[in-house]
Amino acid sequence: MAFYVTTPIYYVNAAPHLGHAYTTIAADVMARHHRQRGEAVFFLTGTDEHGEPVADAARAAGVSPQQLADENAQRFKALAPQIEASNDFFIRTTDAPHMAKVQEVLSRVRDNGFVYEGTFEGWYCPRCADFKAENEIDEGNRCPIHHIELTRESEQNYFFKLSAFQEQLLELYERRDDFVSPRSRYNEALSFIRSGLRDVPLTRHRLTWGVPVPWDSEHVFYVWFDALLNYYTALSYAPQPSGAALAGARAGAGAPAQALDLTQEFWPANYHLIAKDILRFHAVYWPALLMAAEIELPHHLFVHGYLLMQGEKMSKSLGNVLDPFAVIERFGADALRFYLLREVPFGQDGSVSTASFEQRYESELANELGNLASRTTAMVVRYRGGSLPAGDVDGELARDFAGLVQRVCAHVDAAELTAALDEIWQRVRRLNRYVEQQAPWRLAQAEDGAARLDLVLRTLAEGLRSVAVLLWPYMPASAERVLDALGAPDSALDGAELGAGSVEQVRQLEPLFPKAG
Ligand code: ME8
Repeated sequence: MAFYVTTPIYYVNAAPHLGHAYTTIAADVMARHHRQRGEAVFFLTGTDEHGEPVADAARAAGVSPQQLADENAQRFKALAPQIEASNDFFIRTTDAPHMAKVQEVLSRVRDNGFVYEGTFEGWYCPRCADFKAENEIDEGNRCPIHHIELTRESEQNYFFKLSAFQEQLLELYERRDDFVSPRSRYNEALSFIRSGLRDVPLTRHRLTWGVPVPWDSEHVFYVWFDALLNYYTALSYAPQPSGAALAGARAGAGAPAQALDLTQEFWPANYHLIAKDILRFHAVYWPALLMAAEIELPHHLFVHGYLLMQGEKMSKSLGNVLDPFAVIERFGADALRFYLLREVPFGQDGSVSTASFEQRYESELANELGNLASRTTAMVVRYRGGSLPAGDVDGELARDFAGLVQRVCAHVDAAELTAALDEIWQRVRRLNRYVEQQAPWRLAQAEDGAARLDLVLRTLAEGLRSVAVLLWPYMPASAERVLDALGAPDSALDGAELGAGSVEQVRQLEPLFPKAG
């Protein structure tokens, strides 16, 4: 089994922010989950470096586009390890092998008869790098996204015959109703296709910062075609994934890095993750382009919502902007990853704020998971000297955990990352209730409580192990600390079921999520 997941490649005209971190974290959760299933995984992210937004920003900063791209690409590259993203490759669209492959694929599109010369006349937003239809323009000829005045463009271009794919796209949407999700985004893309497709510029005449058009040296490719193709070109020159990002017993078990064409192994992509701002490019242009180039289509496009940051309440320690770097420095990357996927149902828009971050950190991470881990390990150490006798787990808890792993897998398969996390979190809460109900401290005092105490401690330790394995994709560092303290470092999903593993030697765990001072 192979699993290939991508994020958008981010524009290097600005610095990385929380929105970028969000998509990359979500893709990382999916990548890690599939590695836990023992699948061969390829996780791609990177930067989109050509086109007008970058050329304009470079001009404004008084540097060359390449200098700006080099500088900002490094910042995006550095973001990945900070948020614990285990991407297997980082593509830059200025990579020479990417550019060569773009030329090859788009020449094929032309050879197949889907490119012609014409004159483009219309409105253009240099910040979106997008041509706007008359019905997509705000009053005063403004961009509905950037609110800047659009420019009236008239230029000699090569066009991509998007209109030729109208029927095939309708047929694709008919045949594969999970091609785009959530459903609202599927409907949005479908109605755009139904409204009638116009041909789109494939090249730009006046720009020079882009991939040169091989059949006409006065043109470069329109940045969106160069950018979309990254998902495909990366596999032709990225090294074999090492598998080193997998925790525990399997760490380092992957093949050594070597140059191999990964297209056969990983194409078509299982999931492209994007936000709704770039839906049309991915849900309409991208499949049409692939059809024109005779390349197999990806399986799924998942469109998450926007993180909204208006009307924030001020927080004591974080100020009033949820800055991912400040959160990570103070609370760790795991807390940020957890918060984003817990607070905003994945696929919907949702507000984030420093105040709600601190609230969840305290009530859920520190008080629920943190306490469960601390007191479980502390009680095994206090009452049993850290050693647990082998045996079954409590049937009552086994019933409440039955089918959990399958349900988590089913949710992640559908990119329902918040729903999967909620399934797991309900078990964290269940284990805390179990502690209260069973009151091990009373069993320890009771004369005939020893066997029962063994059972309760074993069930708690095994329950903690099970949730830690399932939480590993969301909070890798914390989950690894828990598994380590339980002497059970293997994070493979086939051992995640409650009772499938055995915890024998336990170490006291220091607080996972120390309270903010
Ligand atoms: O569009 N909430 O790059 P970009 C959630 N280069 N996600 C957000 C967000 C927010 N407030 N802000 C940004 C581009 N994102 C093109 C893509 S792909 C072939 C080319 C995330 O730097 C989200 O994933 O503007 C969104 O789609 C992406 O960043 C846009 O990044």
